[in-house]
Amino acid sequence: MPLSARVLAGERRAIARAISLVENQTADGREVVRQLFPRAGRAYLVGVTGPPGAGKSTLVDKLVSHVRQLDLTVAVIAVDPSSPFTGGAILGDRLRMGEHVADTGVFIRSMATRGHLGGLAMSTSDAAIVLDAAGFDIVIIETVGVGQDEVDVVRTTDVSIVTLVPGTGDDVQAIKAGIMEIGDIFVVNKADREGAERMVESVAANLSLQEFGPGDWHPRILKTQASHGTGVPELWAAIEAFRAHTGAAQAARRRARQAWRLRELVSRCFASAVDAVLGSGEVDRLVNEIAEGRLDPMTAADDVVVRTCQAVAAGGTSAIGPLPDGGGHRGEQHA
Ligand SMILES: Nc1nc2c(ncn2[C@@H]2O[C@H](COP(=O)(O)OP(=O)(O)OP(=O)(O)O)[C@@H](O)[C@H]2O)c(=O)[nH]1
Ligand SMILES: [Mg+2]
Repeated sequence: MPLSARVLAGERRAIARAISLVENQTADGREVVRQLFPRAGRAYLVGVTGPPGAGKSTLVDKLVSHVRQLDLTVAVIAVDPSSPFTGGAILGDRLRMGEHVADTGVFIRSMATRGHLGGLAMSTSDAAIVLDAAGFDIVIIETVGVGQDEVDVVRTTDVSIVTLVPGTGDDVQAIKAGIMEIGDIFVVNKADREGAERMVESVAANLSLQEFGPGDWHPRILKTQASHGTGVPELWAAIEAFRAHTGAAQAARRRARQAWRLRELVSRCFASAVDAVLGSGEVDRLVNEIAEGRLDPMTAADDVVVRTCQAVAAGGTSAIGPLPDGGGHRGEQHA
């Protein structure tokens, strides 16, 4: 049976295999996504982001338990090397996740940020398609909200939860990372700590600077103590409220996700075609000419586009061949 059929049948080993393929951004991975894509679209994607150590995994763990009590199935993708889900964490966390190990309605998978140059959002979004097609009702994606790539991950979900903690200057950090704009729900976790109320106020003050249209969702701010599960049912209720509120807007949001995917794919395909057609030596030569002032970048870019397109049209190379490892554009560093 082909891998995609086994994923559709909910076979756990097949799901894990398919995610590994998309994680490594292989041609096989792309083929699996191609086959599964028409069968995805039923799951609700929940993004959880926030600074390191905010309690995201703890919160996700408690959300998983809550969702299971409601008889929904749930998959978790933890994008973070230090996440308890990776097994590299303290014993308590591992034991806690152990609760879900025997539960076939739960699937937990971590994805490494290492080696991903800008390809993280695509890999997680592909992994979400795999889990969606496999039949999970809810797919939660946890990511550390520190860089644009991580923010992109959450931007591609149906609802974005931003987790903050009191007394750490997170308010400043959050604004810097641009995560104030992406939160549909703000969670001030570790509410047992001093300054939780102040943190809530500071988030509220920040939100009051944003403009909302008449029918717009006003982001909610909740306090939780994830380690005790306090506030978790309220968080789930807020997610449900958001889902109900955005009933119509959800289609637009998913459309935006597909627009993002398409643009991303096209630009990667093109970048790999450029590499295939020109080779890095030629690109270096153009860069040198620009650096020495003998060529302007606009003309150089036009030249690259024209030569690449001509070569592709002539059948010299495929614009949609396998992407380079990691999927990132060569030499490009992402924060
Ligand atoms: N006091 C207190 N501690 C908490 C709470 N929630 C989580 N923690 C603790 O905070 C620490 C970090 O929790 P994690 O769930 O690993 O946080 P995280 O945001 O997933 O961390 P990274 O994935 O490494 O960014 C752990 O020791 C948790 O037990 C809480 O509500 N109150
Ligand atoms: Mg974590």
